[in-house]
Amino acid sequence: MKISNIVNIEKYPISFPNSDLYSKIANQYRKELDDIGCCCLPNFIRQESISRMQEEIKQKRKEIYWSKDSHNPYFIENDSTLPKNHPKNIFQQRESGYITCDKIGNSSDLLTLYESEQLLNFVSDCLDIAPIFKWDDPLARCTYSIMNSKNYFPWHFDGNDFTLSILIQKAEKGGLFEYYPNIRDHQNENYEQVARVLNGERKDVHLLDLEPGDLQIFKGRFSLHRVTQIEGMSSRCIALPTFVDNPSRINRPQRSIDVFGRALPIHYERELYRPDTLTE
Ligand SMILES: O=C(O)CCC(=O)C(=O)O
Ligand SMILES: [Fe+2]
Repeated sequence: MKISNIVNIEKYPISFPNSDLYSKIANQYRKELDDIGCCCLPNFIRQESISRMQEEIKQKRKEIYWSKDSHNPYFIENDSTLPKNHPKNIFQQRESGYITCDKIGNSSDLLTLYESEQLLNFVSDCLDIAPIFKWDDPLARCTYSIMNSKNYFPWHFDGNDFTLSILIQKAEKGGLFEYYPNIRDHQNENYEQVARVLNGERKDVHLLDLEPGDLQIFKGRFSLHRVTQIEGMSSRCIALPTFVDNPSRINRPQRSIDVFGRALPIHYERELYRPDTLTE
């Protein structure tokens, strides 16, 4: 499959980095990512490609790992030495399913796009961060996330730096993406503000209502985010290719077990070499 059969290349010329249009759109998204840690590229994926991804999800229904559990935004244990209203002690219930990367076919549209140098370079140009890397996590690097009626994905931070979201199928109602941009950084966890958002404060919370085929680029390790409850009978399906600025870090074993039901030897090996101290 060629990239031009997947991406709406006339509007988003990711294979032509020297074109004027490429520079124009990369500049525009760079500004949005700087301002609010997120940008949306409408109709990035061709409708025929979205249909193929939808079909792939249908074929892989049996491979979805469904889980229901309660977690804080960091996917870590509570800390009883801290007050009850510390974000490490605020737990919300998640119910959702994933098709992990090892279950997705190598020749699928999604992995063809994810593995392409064009996409990596384009995302790096939009973020204005280089180098960036595709994620080493064999399960989490590029997944489909599926949410059924009444499912909810609570406030959290991602284990990777940058996430791309490609909506494949929209819920009838609900399933909206909400985020508080750049709420933390390497110097400051900003626990007070995180607690306020967890307790329902809406100030500075942004909302994104994606349509099938739209691409969102998002700094998910620094921006608190959630998916609101799915209403109506149709499932919400979204593809989540991921990138990092440090190639050695992958999901911690416990998080991998919580969301995908398993951790691999590499998760335990990499756990010994954690390159930064952000809470997760
Ligand atoms: O479904 C989404 O839009 C985002 C899901 C998410 O935040 C995650 O899987 O970490
Ligand atoms: Fe996330």
